[in-house]
Amino acid sequence: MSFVKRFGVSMDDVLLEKFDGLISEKGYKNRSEAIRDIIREKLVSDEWKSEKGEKVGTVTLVYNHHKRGISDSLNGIQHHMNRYIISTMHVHLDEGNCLEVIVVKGAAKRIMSLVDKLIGLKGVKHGRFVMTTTGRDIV
Ligand code: NI
Repeated sequence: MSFVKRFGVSMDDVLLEKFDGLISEKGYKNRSEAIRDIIREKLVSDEWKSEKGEKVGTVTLVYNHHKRGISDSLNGIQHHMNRYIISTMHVHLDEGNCLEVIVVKGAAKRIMSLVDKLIGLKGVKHGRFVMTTTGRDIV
């Protein structure tokens, strides 16, 4: 069980002005929620540096399925690494372009190796990996 605690933060006024500009741009209602999100972001990125525990993330890929061999290669990698893949969503964007979102889960090292294989595949026009959290250790 967790409790809400209040604390004061001292900050240079120029830095605080910049922070306020940033959070209003992002649509935060107050500084507290912005600070909580920044802390969570740091905790998640640190979580990924640890060898321990399961990590969760998403890989987003855009590619042209007419490109020779790419569909087979993508399928091959995903079948081979299926124990690290929870789900894959495929969207046919137009006649040629496909968007794939792959949800991955497992040890950081394995996941990063899978991600590098997917994003580095010849024919992938754009690839982005988002590290997130299982949510177990984040309040
Ligand atoms: Ni498609």
